[in-house]
Amino acid sequence: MSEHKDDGRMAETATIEPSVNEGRRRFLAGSAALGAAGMAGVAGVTGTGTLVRSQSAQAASESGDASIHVAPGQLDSYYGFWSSGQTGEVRVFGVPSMRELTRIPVFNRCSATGWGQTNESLAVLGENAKWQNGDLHHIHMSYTDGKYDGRYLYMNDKANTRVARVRLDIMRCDKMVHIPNAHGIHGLRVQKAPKTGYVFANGEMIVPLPNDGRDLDDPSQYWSVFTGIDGESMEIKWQVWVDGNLDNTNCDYSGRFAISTCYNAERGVVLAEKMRLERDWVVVFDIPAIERAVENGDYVTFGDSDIPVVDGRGEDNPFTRYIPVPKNPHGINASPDGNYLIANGKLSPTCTVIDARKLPDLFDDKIELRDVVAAEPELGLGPLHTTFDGRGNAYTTLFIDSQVVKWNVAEAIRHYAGDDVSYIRQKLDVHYQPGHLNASLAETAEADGRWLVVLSKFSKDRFLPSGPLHPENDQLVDISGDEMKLVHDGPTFAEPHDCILCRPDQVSPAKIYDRDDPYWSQARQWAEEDDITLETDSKVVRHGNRVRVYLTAVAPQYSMSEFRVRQGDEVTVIVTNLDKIEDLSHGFSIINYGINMEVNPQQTSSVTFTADRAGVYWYYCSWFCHALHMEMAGRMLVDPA
Ligand code: K7E
Ligand code: CUA
Ligand code: CA
Repeated sequence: MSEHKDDGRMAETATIEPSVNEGRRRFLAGSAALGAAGMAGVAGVTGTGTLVRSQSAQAASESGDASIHVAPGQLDSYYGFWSSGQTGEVRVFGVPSMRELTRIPVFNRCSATGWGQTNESLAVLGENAKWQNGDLHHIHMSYTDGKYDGRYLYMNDKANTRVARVRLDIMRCDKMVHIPNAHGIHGLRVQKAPKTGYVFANGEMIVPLPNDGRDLDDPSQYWSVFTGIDGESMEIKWQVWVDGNLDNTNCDYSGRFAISTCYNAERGVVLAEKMRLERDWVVVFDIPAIERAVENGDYVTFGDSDIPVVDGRGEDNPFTRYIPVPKNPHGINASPDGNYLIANGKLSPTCTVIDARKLPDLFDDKIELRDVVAAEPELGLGPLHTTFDGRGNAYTTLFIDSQVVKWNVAEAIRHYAGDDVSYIRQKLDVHYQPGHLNASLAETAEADGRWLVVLSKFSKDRFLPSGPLHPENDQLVDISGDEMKLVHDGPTFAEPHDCILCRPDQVSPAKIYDRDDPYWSQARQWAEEDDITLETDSKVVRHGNRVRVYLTAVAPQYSMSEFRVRQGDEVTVIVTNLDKIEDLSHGFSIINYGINMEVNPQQTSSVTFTADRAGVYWYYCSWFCHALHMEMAGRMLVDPA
């Protein structure tokens, strides 16, 4: 929305919208509540609509807010890094325009870039290449001293139990690990201080350890584990065997503690069991204690895996503390002042505010488990995730109520202590059923309270119909003033769970590749074996029935307009883009061979396939590069066997 919108029409919309919205919102809240068995139990606890409803603020903002309009040619003031759920990729957005800048394939396959097909991507994927799908929920940037440092992004795969890393200079995935012993990685966060450091990954589902066919019918022997990965080497350093299961995770700003929510303290395997208890817990991990145990050999291993697993089950171990919190908590969020960790109630209308400064005393057994709770504000139905503005306010998504509630942390604490103060600042309708939300820089010590992105799971009637599968709705809210103002609807494809926002100065993407980049070290090795200089030589080198084809590309031509192989050869084509001009990407596609890959400026890309059919096969440049881009082509001649 911008100042260019027709004022008359918008004014009319503004008068009509509130009542229409109200109707749609109630309808969805009803169906969602019905769908979520067990929600009925909490439905009566808190009435909706008892607090400030911001329809007027919403209507005002829907009539146009110039501040989100990023004019053509102008740059956004924030980067947004989006997860994409079952699509398995990372998406990069400009905020506040909500323009999508690029996509980074990770757990998915990508037709445009050749991810999952090029030798370079297969080297990153390794054995993980056997899975062609992923479920990427959580994405977090590396930190130094509690601030984003622009080195890496880390992300989880719930579907195939993986953790991956993206290099932020080239915005490509460079590491991926499968996590043994865990079953479905859900929560993922990275150490905030002094420097990342560990990547923490939650195993969500419970399974036998090792999961090799034993104890299939004995769920009392199903477990989950918490994993610590070295963010630099991406080696799995250790795991912690826990009670219950693990949902979302986070860590404090001191670097000592990690913390995870557990919705299945019951260790149930069917829905009703998982909701049996009124309280589950958050489990706190003492990282140095775990490291000491690993050093001292105080651990076990399971099956084929040699990963040290320390036993963090039960009340009497030095590694964990299980703090009871109300029913089936979901998100866990760290306030930017470093003082609080907030567990979101999901099946309870509350959030539990934990004082992070009291955790050392808890591990020293100087205080009781619930003594670390500083507040438990009642916020509304279905609290899932919380974010912050750096001014002492928290913003929590209410899934069932389809709202974001803004509340003041200090006043929630005073209220918990017995003062008669009201901590709720505002409730804003969002559309609809929000999951994660994230404010600018909110997961760092530099939270600046400018923009809030709300990832709404349902869009219902907000967009032109797109068939039975609707888009998600990533909404943008202006939180710079006293009142939240909804300023933008952003339809997205399946299914962003989470996002982070950082300043452009916190990342420095390369404009073109560095010829020394390790990304194509394999091709460099082949070139050395074949006495080839990638930048200057064009040649077909044969090793028995294995053939390497070295090509260079300069718009609008490949260095060879044809190359010849024999039917049955295993062919590796290595293409080096010699163009040094920013934005001048080439591609390499072979018709009817299912081959396509990107070759960005100064990059080398390679692909290996079997030339199983004789004939003439044109290869061509698939990325528009030049007025004569259509002519940028050549022939692969395959001699019959
Ligand atoms: Cu969707 Cu973070 Cu997997 Cu909550 S999680 S919504
Ligand atoms: Cu090179 Cu198109
Ligand atoms: Ca439970």
